[in-house]
Amino acid sequence: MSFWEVATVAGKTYYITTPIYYVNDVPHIGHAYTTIAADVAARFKRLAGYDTFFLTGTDEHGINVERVAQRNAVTPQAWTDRIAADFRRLWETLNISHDDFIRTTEPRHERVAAGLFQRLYDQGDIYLGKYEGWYCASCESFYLESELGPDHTCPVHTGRKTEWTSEESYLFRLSKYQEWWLRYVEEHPSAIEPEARRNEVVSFVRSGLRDLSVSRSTFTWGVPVPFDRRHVIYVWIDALTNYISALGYPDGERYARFWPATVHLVGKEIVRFHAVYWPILLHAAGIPVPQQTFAHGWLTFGGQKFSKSLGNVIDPAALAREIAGEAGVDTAIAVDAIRYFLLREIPFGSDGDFNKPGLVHRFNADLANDYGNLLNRTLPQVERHFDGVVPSPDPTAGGVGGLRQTAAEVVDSLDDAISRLDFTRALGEIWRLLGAANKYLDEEAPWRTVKTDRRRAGTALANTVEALRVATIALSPWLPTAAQRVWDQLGIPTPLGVQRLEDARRGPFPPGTRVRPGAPIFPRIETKVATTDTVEAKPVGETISIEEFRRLDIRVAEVLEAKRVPNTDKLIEATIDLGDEVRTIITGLIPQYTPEELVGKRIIVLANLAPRRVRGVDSHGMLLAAEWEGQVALLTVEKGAPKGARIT
Ligand code: ME8
Repeated sequence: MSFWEVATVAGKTYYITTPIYYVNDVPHIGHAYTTIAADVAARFKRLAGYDTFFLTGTDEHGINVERVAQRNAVTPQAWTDRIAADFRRLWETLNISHDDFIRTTEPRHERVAAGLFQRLYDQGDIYLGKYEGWYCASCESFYLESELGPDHTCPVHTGRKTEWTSEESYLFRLSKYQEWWLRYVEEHPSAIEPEARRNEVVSFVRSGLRDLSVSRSTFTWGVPVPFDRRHVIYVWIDALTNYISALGYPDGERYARFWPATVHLVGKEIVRFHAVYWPILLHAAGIPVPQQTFAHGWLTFGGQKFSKSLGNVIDPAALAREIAGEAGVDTAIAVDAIRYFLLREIPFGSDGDFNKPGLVHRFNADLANDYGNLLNRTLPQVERHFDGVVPSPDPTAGGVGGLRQTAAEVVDSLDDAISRLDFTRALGEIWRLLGAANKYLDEEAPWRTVKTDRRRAGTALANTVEALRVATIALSPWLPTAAQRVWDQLGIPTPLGVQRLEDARRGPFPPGTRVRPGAPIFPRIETKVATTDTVEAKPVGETISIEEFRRLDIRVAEVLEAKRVPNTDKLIEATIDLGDEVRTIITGLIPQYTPEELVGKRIIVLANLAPRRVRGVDSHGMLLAAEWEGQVALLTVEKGAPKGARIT
């Protein structure tokens, strides 16, 4: 029996969650950061043989959602359906392997949220009172005067004014559980990680817990309080309950199997809700508390928070398309590179800056060079000198001891690193193996020794492909697509999907395997060399900043169909393919081009031009062309750049 068949031994369970994201905005790279981290941990734990459950979802109630739906003249439900679908789509693009996606407007959730509320009320922990305080609608949270920024602004949403709110409200006896909580955390310090966050919440609780307002009566978009329909349950209480409602609390099979959660992964701004309020609510209701809340740091862009007004909110899917275009790879490989970069570059738990040059550097140095190139300089040798069949290693041929030892150490270190969510350490370890394998190959130089000592050359190649096999299994949680492609090139018949970490420990590489070398999986991204050393930039007329330029989404597209717009002289209606989307644009190219001439052409399109209605047809984007002295020439692109490639 192989290891993975006994993978679900009792006690080896792993339940990881992300925050459920608000639907008042579209998903961005901050949401992707948490979800990718959780995905890598979940994929890794499955690989390591844990019975794993990975939950994400959307937080769909509250005043903010009600307001944004109103602004868009749709019902809150229609709005939430739309944004929840955007999240699901993004998770599909980013290769997220969640086991469930919970929405707080689902009956299976509302039932549990109302049930918990009723129970706390019945036992006297919730009572009717009045709540007054400074409320931030974006956080859906009250703050103390001492916590606010200048002018009563929110401590999280810089510059956003809080509102003085005074209303009848149900209150939860948080204060009653203060001492229990402090003792619990003292006895279970790993309940909150990293340490800096633990210290923060401990000092917050020590400063004294006030009873928590747990209902609102000034709007209706929420789960009704079961015993008082004038109120809805406070959105945070509603939302936190998702972690058990998704498991079918109280009598679901999944609940029995996976609760309490191993880790709630969250951003640092919501650690208080997860690490203080949630365990207290659970404890009060007699439900076991989660093992850990891990709060990671904040991603910034160019040192600034993402914000719509700064125009720097990054859409991860657009970023993946952009990188795919630059590298000449498909989007799934670009997604792997983003997954890798985010978890390699920024020590998990600390704040970090997202920057494109850093990503390109990691792509070239780590993925293209250390990993991809090791494959590309090994398999062709097997092909050339050994008819494509991996030879049997000869244990007496020197050199390999160190490499095997490193592989074993690396594999053994990974589970602990991932249990601590130390992705940087885990990747550092895997790179230690790749570094050792590259060095081993350089030293053994089988391309030279093959002429004098064929056995030694064959052994060197067999040991290098073995290191690649081990590294590929270990890397599969970060690079699900690329690892599969490397696996295909290695030619191992057992699918990668059924490999377990335990299999990575067992060498050697199966001798007799026929390798299938192919195109580089991570071709280097050639960046344009800056010309500022030699050419003095002379501004012509008004200049725009690089940020303004970046707001232009200019992309390569292919014309699928084109026809003349009836009763017009110049207009062509073209159906274009932007790689991930087909659109219609209207363009005035007659008589310089006929519709037939356009079909099949790779053109350049300004994709984020606001849609316009032209002759009753919606034109969505603008085709770019050069114009001079009555002539028109379409812009096009070299090197067969794919549809969707971004112009930067
Ligand atoms: O807070 N850097 O939802 P939310 C890193 N619905 N992570 C970021 C980030 C950034 N710049 N921006 C967002 C909510 N995140 C509640 C949660 S849970 C019961 C309810 C990530 O849509 C990070 O995980 O505001 C953060 O905690 C979360 O998105 C906030 O998402």
